[in-house]
Amino acid sequence: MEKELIEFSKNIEKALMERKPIVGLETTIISHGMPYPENVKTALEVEEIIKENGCEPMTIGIVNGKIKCGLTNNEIEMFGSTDTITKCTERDISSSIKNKLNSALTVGACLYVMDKLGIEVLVTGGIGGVSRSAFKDYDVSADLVALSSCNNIVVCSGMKAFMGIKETLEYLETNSVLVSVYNSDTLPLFYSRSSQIKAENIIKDHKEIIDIYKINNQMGLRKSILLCNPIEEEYSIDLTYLEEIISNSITNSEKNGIFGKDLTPFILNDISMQTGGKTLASNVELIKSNAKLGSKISFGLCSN
Ligand code: PSU
Ligand code: MN
Repeated sequence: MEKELIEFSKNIEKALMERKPIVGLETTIISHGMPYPENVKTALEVEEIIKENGCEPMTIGIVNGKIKCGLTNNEIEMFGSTDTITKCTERDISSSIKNKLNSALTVGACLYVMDKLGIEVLVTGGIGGVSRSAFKDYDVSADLVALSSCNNIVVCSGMKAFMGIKETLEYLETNSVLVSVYNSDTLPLFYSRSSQIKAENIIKDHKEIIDIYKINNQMGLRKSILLCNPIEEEYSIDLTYLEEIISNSITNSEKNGIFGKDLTPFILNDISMQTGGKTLASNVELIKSNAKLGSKISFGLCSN
């Protein structure tokens, strides 16, 4: 990656020099995934959690046409409170730079940047997936493609529950992305702690994921590992209750002709409205818990 495309914050510059562990954070969750001011409050809290756990948070966005690694608090505020921030996947990075935009990066776009910089751990809420009707709408999140072309560890709470879960797992299997589950027998589904899907790779502590990642590297396997960390019990929402709401939201999106990059933000918001903000509260909590786990992994990788 050419230096002229990137700008590092002072903190990230320092962390890189001191070889301090860094944890990457995406910005679409701030600009398109949560309402203001909860988005900004959460983003700043997540950064604090990462610092408390001995790492440097690196929130990534495009600021005035530069890939900014380590947004300042003011920039996070701007990303959360402005409605002109564009949602930027890997393919959109070049046009955002050319047009000097302020753009929020998705998980996939961040992985691209982090992989180029050799920063290994990314934390998010839920990754994108394969849509439930992918056989007719071809909606497959670019997050999944990035997971299979980059070499990172992604800590999330599973895929977003309104995706086709089995379809997403199939895609990840085909593309050699290991899906592991942190201390649970079933696959967590974002707002829900457990599901009917049996976990295949159960990880008991963060050291295990580090070992697996290292073996991948020794093998020269350049694929990301997904670590699904179940939302804590007290914030977990019942899947049967959610399923009806999700299906309403999907119908609402169809009625409104929503598709492409607008779909995920629409559905996240619609589900939150239908649940009286319950899913938003869960979203906030799950990302904080993922930040804790991601920091442990990044710290462990660094001191190894
Ligand atoms: N996780 C959340 N909320 C979000 C997202 C993830 O809890 O808003 C964002 C991430 O940036 C992810 C993106 O990369 O949604 C996926 O969008 P799509 O489904 O359009 O690929
Ligand atoms: Mn999509």
